[in-house]
Amino acid sequence: MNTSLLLSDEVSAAILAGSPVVALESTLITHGFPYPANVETALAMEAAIREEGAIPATIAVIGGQVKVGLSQDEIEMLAGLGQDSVRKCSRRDLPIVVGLRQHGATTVAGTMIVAHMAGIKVFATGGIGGVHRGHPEDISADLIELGRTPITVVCAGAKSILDLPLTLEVLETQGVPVLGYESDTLPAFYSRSSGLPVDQRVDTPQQVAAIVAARDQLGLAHGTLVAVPVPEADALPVEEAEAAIAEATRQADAAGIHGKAVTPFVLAKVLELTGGRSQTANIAALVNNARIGARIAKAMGQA
Ligand code: PSU
Ligand code: MN
Repeated sequence: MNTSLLLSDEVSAAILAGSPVVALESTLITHGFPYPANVETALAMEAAIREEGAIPATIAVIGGQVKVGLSQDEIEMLAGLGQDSVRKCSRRDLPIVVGLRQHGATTVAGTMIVAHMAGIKVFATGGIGGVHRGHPEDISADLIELGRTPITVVCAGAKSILDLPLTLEVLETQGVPVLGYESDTLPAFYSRSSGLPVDQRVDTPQQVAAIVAARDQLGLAHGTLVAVPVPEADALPVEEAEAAIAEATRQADAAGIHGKAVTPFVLAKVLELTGGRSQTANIAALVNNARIGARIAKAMGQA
């Protein structure tokens, strides 16, 4: 195990015992949601994982120390600091925050890297990054990380703030199987379907575990994406989500927002434009994914 990581006692014991562990990211705490919904959501995801009999491991960098398994106090501290004093950490940011002893909130890419170092196999989140609409040169590092790090990422697809067909093209190039969980199509985060076909539909955690076990047997070191539609009761109608996203993306372009600032900007605008309805869908998806991530982690232990 990598000695530059600090694992909580609980997470360390679970990994050593081969018990199911699910990694969680911290960018959604600092850059994805306003306070206090961010803390509530982070804790609700952890609770859902525990209810399923697995151990949650929220990942972040605190004062240069990479931590796997944050305490509630640490989650609250990061949430209180917010995006101005916590760096959004993708692969390229990790050496900066560790070297200069800064605080860092890990993105999907950053969380995958640390989870893999710690020996965790499953990671649950909301939306992954992708290729931005109208900016095909802005390819999230999440997609490249999925191509090189063998973690199973459970998500609700990607928000249609992204160009979803192009995002799927990049995942194909990167060698990442996209599995639809009880779904034939890629979910579009707030809405249950983008209409775009996935590589394979799966209906049980055991099927995911079998695909991941085969990947390992074949010696393939890429990630696996499991896309789960947001629970029906909290999904947003496609037209409502689309209208808000189109307007938010227009405002981001008009304000000249680019690079790592685009995603947080657009998420905050969508929240405003849907009068908070996007947040209800977002939280429902996150908690549901945490639960399914725990079931997959358990199935992997039994495969
Ligand atoms: N998409 C969401 N919510 C999020 C993010 C993406 O619906 O909170 C965050 C994740 O941490 C993801 C990151 O890894 O944004 C992607 O940022 P970028 O587009 O800069 O790669
Ligand atoms: Mn981006």
